[in-house]
Amino acid sequence: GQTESGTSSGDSKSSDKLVIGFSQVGAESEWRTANTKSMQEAIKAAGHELKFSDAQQKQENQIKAIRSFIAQKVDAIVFSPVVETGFETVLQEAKDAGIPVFLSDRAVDIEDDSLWVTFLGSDFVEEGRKAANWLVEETADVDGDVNIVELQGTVGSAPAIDRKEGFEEVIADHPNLKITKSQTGDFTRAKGKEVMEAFLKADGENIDVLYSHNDDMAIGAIQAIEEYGLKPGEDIKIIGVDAVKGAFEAMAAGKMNVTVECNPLFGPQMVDLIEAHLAGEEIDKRVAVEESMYTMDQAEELLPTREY
Ligand code: GZL
Repeated sequence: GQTESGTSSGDSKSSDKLVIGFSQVGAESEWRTANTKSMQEAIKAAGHELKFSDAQQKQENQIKAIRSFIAQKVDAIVFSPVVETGFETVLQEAKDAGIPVFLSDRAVDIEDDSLWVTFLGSDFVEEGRKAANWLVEETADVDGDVNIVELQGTVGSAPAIDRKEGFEEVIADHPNLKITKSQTGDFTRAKGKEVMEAFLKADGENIDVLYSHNDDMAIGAIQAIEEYGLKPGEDIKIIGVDAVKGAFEAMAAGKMNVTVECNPLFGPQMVDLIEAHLAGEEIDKRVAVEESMYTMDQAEELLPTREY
C-alpha cells in the first residue's frame, strides 16, 4: 500500500539486521557457557548477525576483539569484562568510532560512564549478602567459632570483588563467623579442587564452611573434601553461587547446602536493550537481572526445571 517515505507497511521490524560484536570472558564455567548460549540464541532469533570472541579469560584477547569489531564497523559491541580495570583506552576508541558498548554480566571501574550505554547484570554484592545471611541463619544456635574458608573468583573481577564485599559486610555483625583462609580458584573446577586440597592439608580438621564465589569451584572442592575423607554438606557446609545444574546435582546428593542464583539467561533482555538504544530510546545506565537462592531440600524437585 501507499507508505510515507522511509517506512514500509506489513512486516517492518523494530530494527534492521544488526551486526553485533560480543567479547565474552571465556568458557570457564557452566554459568559462562549458558550465558554464551543465551546470547547466541537471542541474537539469532532476532535476525541479527553475531561476531563472537571467546577471550579464554585473558584481558589482552578482549582488547584485541573489541579493536577488531571497531575495524569491522559493527553496529553494537557487547562486552563482559574479565576484570574491572584496563579497558578505558579501548572503550574510548569504540566511542570515537561511534559504536555503542553494552556491558554484559560484569562491570568496569571507570569514572566516565559515557563509555557504555548500560550495564546489564547481577548485583554481586547482594549475592554475597544472601550467601552470608544463609550462614547466619544456619549457625544461629552455634556458640563457638565457625571457621570459613573462601574460594575467590578471578582476581580483579567484579563478581569476585563484590561477592567478597557483600559476604564480609554481613558477617561483620557476627564475630564468631571467621574467614580463616581465602584464595582465588579463578572460577574453575580444577583450580577450586587444587586450592581446597591445600586448605585441607593445612588445617582440614578446623574447617566448618566453604564459601565459594561460584558453583564450579565448589564442585571441585567437593571432590577434594571427599578424597580427604570428610563429608561435604555435613562435616563442611558448602555455599556456592550461580545455581547451575551441577550445584543442584550436588545438593540432591547431599554434598552441597545452598547456591545463590546468578542468572545467565539474559540474552533476550540484552538484544531488546540494543534494539531500543539504536531506535533512539532512553536506556537506564544499570539494569539488574532478577534472581533467587536455592537450598539442599529444594534440589531434588527443582533439578528437572533448571535451564542451565
Ligand atoms: C557472574 C559471572 C561469573 C560466574 C562464574 O555473573 O561473571 O563468571 O559466577 C563465571 O561462574 O566464571
